[in-house]
Amino acid sequence: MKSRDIWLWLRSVWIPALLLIMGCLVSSSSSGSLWSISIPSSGTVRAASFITFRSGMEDVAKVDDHRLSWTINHWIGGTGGETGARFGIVDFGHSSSKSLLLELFDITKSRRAEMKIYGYPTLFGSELYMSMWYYLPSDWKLTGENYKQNQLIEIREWDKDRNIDWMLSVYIKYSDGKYVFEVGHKDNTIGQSSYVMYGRAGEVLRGQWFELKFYVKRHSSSGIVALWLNGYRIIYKEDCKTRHVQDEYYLVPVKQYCDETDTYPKTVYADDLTISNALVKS
Ligand SMILES: [Ca+2]
Repeated sequence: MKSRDIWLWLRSVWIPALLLIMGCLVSSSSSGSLWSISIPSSGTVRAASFITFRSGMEDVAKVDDHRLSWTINHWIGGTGGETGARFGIVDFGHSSSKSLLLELFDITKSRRAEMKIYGYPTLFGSELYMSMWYYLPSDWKLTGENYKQNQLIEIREWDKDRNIDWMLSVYIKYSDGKYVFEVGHKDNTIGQSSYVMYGRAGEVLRGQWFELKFYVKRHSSSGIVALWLNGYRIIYKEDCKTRHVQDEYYLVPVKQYCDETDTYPKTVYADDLTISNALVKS
C-alpha cells in the first residue's frame, strides 16, 4: 500500500474511530465529575447519583392544616387528629418568597409536627442524601427536664404489620449550655434506653437560616451517616446500624417533637429541600 493510500485509510477509518473513542471518554469523564463526589473520609468515588425531588416551596399548595400538596404525588402532614400542630406556606422564604412553616402550638393536644414524605423507593433506597434550609426563631427552646432532645430530621421504619417503630434521626440536643446536633437511632418499642448516638457536634443557630445536609447509607450493620452544617461536615460515622427493617419507611425532612415535660411551643420554617438517592456534588 502506497503511503498516500495508507494516509487515506487512516483518515477515513481509524482517525474518526479514535476521535469517537476519545469523545466518549471525555464525555464519560465530565459526566462523572459533575455528578460524583468522594466520601470525604474514605475518598471513595461514588457512582452516578440522581436528584429525585427538589422544591423551593413556591409550588406547594396548602390542603388543610395537616396536609400540603406538591406537584408530584407526595403529601405531607402530621399524625391524624393532632390539632395542636399545623402546617402552612408563608412569605418567609430562604429562597424566593415562600417557605414551609411547622407549628407545634399546643402541647396538650399534640406532641409532634412533622412533614412526612412517602414515596420509597423512588425518592431513595439504600442511600439517602438530602439537604434543607431551616430557621428556628431566636426564642426557640427546649424546656423538658428529663428529655432535652428534639428530632429535626428522621427516617422512620415499620415492619409489614407496623409493629416496629424504629427511627434514625438528626436531633437537637441541649448540652453544656447550648443547643447542638446529634445523630442517632432509637427503637420506640424498647423506649429511651434503646437510643444509640452516632455523633454530637455543631451548634444550632437560632434566628437565622442554616443548611443541613444529611447522608445515610442504609444498612443493618455497616451503614454510614454524615451531617453537614452550612457546608461543613460536622458528624461522620461508618460501620453503624442505619436500617432496621425494610418493609416500610418514610422520610421526615423537618420535624418538631415535644416530650410531655416540655410545654414550650415550637416553630420551625423550612425551605429548599433536595432529595437524592446518592451523594451529589453541591
Ligand atoms: Ca422558597
